[in-house]
Amino acid sequence: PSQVNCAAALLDDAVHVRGWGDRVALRFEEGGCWTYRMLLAQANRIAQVLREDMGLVAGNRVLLRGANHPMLAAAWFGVVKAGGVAVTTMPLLRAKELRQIVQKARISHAICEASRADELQLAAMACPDLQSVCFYHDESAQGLEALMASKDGCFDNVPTAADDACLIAFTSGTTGQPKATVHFHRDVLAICQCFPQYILRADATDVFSGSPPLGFTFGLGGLLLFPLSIGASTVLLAKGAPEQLRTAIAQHQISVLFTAPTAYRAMAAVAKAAELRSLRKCVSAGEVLPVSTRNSWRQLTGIELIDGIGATELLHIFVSADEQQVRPGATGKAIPGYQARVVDELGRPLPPYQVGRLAVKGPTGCRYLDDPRQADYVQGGWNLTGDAYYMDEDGYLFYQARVDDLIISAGYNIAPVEIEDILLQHPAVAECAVVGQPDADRNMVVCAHVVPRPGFEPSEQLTQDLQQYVKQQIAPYKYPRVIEYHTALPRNETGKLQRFRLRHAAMA
Ligand code: 3SK
Repeated sequence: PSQVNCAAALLDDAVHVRGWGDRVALRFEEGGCWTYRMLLAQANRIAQVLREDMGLVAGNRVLLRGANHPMLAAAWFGVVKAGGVAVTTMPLLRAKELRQIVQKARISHAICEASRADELQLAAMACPDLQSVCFYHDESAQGLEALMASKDGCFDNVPTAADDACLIAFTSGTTGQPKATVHFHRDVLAICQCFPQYILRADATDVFSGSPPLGFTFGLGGLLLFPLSIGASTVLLAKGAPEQLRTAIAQHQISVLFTAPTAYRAMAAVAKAAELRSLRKCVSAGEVLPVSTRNSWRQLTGIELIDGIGATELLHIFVSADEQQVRPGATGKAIPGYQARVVDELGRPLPPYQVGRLAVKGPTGCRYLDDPRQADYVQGGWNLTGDAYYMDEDGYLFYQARVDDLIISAGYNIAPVEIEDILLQHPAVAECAVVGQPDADRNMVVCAHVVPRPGFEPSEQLTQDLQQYVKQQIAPYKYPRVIEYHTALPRNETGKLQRFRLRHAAMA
């Protein structure tokens, strides 16, 4: 429809049209829950506070800041019901980063978890347009809960067009330069019709959980919008580290899990099959899934991981494959609703098996806010991702590298992921990242950054063993001529590896 408010279509309809009012929508990590009816009433109260106490008018942009929690979820729906634009942020951001977001997105209102007030208040000092901030988990009379307590929980949703903005999401960026992406009401509803319906196929009996923050659209979709669009329930965890995930899975009998390969790998190394028995669908995205991680997860749980690639620019996952369609090493195919192709530097489609840039078209697409990079990202209706892939003759897409990460050494094109996959199979390697390091003779050489497993110390012998291990399995010109050891790899706040930091370190 041309007129739709996505929060109303998801939440009001769940209660008043689909009859799910008494089902559990959100489970609290510490116990207790909200039914769909309770969540709707809470979201309505927040919408009332925004309109009646905070002076929000339709189109205002509202920064949301907090760890994953039912109050943050209710605030997201409250903002959108009130006709505002939710600007979801990563909970660990500091004042400097928040200031950039507030200024870039011209934010006028904010709802923030009280324990995270300091950095926002620091940022606000340089942001005169930020006129009204309200804190939750705050005991005071001005706190959000106190204001909500005086509202009746009945709210007439602000009418919005399908093409009105309802969400601004900042790309966390693997290059260190975040961009603001704008999404419409219809985009939110579109992603609920694609990946969850055709690939995930969870049902109303499922309990969702996982690690990505709601400030990352992977988390917003997977942990909030998707479960609520099918009448399921979700457990929002404040901390999504592998240890917390393991505990939550057993405690809440989680059946659908959204997290990144690093967490699957970490859990596979230590968890017992019995504690993960409730799982039935596991989605991996956010970074490339090594074949070895897929295999160890299957060995431990019997579950085939559902891999996927998405982008903040396109809101959610657009290439994936369900458990029956998995092809080893491939991320998947364009999911129903989307088209994908691999193109050369002039945007021309490439034949099968040639490496180029992944281009995608579908019901969602990139709209940067005031950013000249829009013209580079969208060309002829195709979204040009920053990922280098090849496609086989059946349309399966095989990740090679970020376009900027391909290593060209002595005239060979080398995909870091291929070497990482092999190194990860070595018993001494817990984490690794492969980047190109400038070299006078070969233009670049392959450099592996390795985090050893406990019990293995960096040594010349270990370096030689690892080099030999790679040479035995793939063309010797790909072996890492340089190996550096670390205690941890640099990652951004969504857990994505920041290869540019490793590359810069190599150049310094
Ligand atoms: O693959 C990703 O990084 C991603 C980004 C945004 C939304 C969803 C996903 C999986």
